[in-house]
Amino acid sequence: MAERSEEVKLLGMWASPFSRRIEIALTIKGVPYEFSEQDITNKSALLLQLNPVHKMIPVLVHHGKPISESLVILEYIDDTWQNNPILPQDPYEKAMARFWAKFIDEQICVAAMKVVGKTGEEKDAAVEATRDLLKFLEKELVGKDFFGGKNLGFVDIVATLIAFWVMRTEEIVGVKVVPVEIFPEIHRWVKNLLANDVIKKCIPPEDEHLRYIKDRMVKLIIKPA
Ligand SMILES: N[C@@H](CCC(=O)N[C@@H](CS)C(=O)NCC(=O)O)C(=O)O
Repeated sequence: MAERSEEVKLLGMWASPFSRRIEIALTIKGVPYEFSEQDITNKSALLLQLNPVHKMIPVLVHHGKPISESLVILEYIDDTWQNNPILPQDPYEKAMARFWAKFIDEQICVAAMKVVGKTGEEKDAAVEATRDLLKFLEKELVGKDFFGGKNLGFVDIVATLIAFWVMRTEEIVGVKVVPVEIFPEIHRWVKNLLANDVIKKCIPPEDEHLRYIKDRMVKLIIKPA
């Protein structure tokens, strides 16, 4: 279903995994949108007005109505533009997709942030904790091209946070959190993602992204010695 671009606006930030999720979903659906790059260190009056609860990007604005929280936005997009579904149609499969998405955001994302934020033994413990959680996803991928099966779906979109943020920060934090010896299925899945045209178009360019993470995120999270 075609939409006029002025009807769909995304307040986002180029380096944010949460914002990129929304770009991936809109691209899969073929929905044109206007992108409004936000400075999350100096929040705009528009962002504060549209997301007064969390004051975070991404925010999707459709026909003037704002929707916040990336998982909620993804479901809204799937409900609104029903071509190229990203969630499974089967109720059980759909519940499982939501389960893993929640697991990624509430458990893996939180554990992986600790790897960046801690040092010494605490960091080692955070790496182990992250790996223990990732092992569940490793099992989920056995025999599949994507979490969604043959095609990229909801969990894949959510899990790009692991492929392109957690795995890209490995170099910066100086530890392989997701080594190929322990996670061959996850590495195979990342290759499948990288061969996908929508993903290629919607992930941040690696060099610029690594520079961003180094210059900004690490300074924010780890106080330099
Ligand atoms: N749970 C949110 C997380 C979004 C999020 O963490 N956004 C960050 C950018 S990556 C942000 O806006 N941070 C601003 C702040 O924390 O004040 C979602 O899924 O949309």
